[in-house]
Amino acid sequence: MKLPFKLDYLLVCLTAVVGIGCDHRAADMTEAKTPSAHIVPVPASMDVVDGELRFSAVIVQGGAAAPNAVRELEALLAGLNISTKDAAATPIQVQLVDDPALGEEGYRLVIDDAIHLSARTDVGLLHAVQSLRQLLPAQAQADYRLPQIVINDVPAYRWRGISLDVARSFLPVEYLEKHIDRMALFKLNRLHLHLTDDQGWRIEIKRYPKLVEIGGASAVKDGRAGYYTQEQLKHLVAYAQARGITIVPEVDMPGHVQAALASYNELACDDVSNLATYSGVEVGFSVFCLEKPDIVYPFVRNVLEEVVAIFPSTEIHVGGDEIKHPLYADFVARTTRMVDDMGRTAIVWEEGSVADMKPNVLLQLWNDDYAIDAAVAKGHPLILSPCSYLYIDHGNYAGQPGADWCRKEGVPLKRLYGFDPAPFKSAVGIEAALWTEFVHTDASADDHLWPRLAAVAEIAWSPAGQRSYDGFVQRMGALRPQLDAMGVHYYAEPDLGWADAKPAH
Ligand code: TNX
Repeated sequence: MKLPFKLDYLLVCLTAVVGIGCDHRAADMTEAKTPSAHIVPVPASMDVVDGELRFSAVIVQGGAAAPNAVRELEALLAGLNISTKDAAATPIQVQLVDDPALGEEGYRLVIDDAIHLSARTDVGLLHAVQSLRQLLPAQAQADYRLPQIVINDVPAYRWRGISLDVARSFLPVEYLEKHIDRMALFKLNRLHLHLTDDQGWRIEIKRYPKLVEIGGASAVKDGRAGYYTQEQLKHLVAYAQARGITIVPEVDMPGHVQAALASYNELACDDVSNLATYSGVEVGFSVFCLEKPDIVYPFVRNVLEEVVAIFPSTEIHVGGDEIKHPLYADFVARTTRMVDDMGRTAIVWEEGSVADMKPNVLLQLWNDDYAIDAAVAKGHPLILSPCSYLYIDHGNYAGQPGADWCRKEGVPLKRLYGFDPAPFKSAVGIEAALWTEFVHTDASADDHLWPRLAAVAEIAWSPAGQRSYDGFVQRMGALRPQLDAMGVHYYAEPDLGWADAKPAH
């Protein structure tokens, strides 16, 4: 039952006769009167009606054709101890609707005297559930109040990603599961795993067991070694898929391959059989022996065949960064064609644009000023990862220990939020990157990822007209308890007002 404002106010004043002044309590009450709507990324359209919905129990109706959204919704309700058993309780209606305006991922969330979630797809409904999660408190309460609201929301970009470098330093499966849940809270939908590099090979390839026996046992200095079995990766793929997230694998070639050369020496030109693994932080020194195509290409094909059998992602990343070699362009052309023959679409880092490739091959831009126009004119779509905005191995603040080669002042939250993808007309979206030469623990990964990934999500999802750093600061600031509830060891960002208070962990 909703109390009229005056009565609320009167009750507060009456109950506060002793001690605390009425003003202070009344201000609190006014604050609580209209529960606020803090959503990140900010929805494309949101009308907050003057009113609220109070409830302590709900009944979920519909949703048979949206099993993932219903599972996520039920987990949300269970986590908040909200009963779903009482048929007389507030309805939560979950509905698939055929509204083309919602696209593949859009949704509608209406709160009046019930809660209505609708979308064209299970994924759209998953996003609706995440918005509802953000509107609710992060901790269980006796009863709940939500603002009456009408949200119509669709993403600006289809690609809203984060790349994790698990090759320099390994991240365990349990961490990746948690990370996927956190991505889902902010409607991020692409998890790019940089699975191989000089310092480590992290994906089991059954035809080449030494890749993980040798390459999986190495890591960057002070980093973690390890590898994922194919079973573990399939599990992660399914876990992510059930949360609306696609895992995009990267096998980086033909450079950044010391771990592979150390495992299978014949892939190198050196006529030796004792190539060592590498734990330094230099780049650009290793390469497959492109002068031995009869050895290199069967290897590449066999590896990619196992990769595509694990990962259903339409896009498969084949690397191609930081290597100068006369046969480089030919390698990229052949490898992207191989991916195409396997029924998938290749992604290569920007340098790959020198190769003669089908125009649907995606280029991932990482140097802010890389001359990409000619490749765009050929039709290649872009994934935007300009390092001075989106390389979050760089510091949250100037002087934070770690990478600073791209921007010595680091990539503070405000800087990142200021990235404008609009000039890149052929962009499918944006992707931040966490390289791990200097990020060796789960806590350090959290510190680099959060809250900056929430800003990535907003740039990628929300229309430019709705975005402002002040608005983001206010909304994200208020969502801190959600990160606490998930156990995130985030950076206590001063801009969000988080620096003074002690995090809950
Ligand atoms: C550049 S970005 C790299 C990585 C490093 C990173 C460190 C790219 C395609 N290559 O190999 O880890 O800088 O910030």
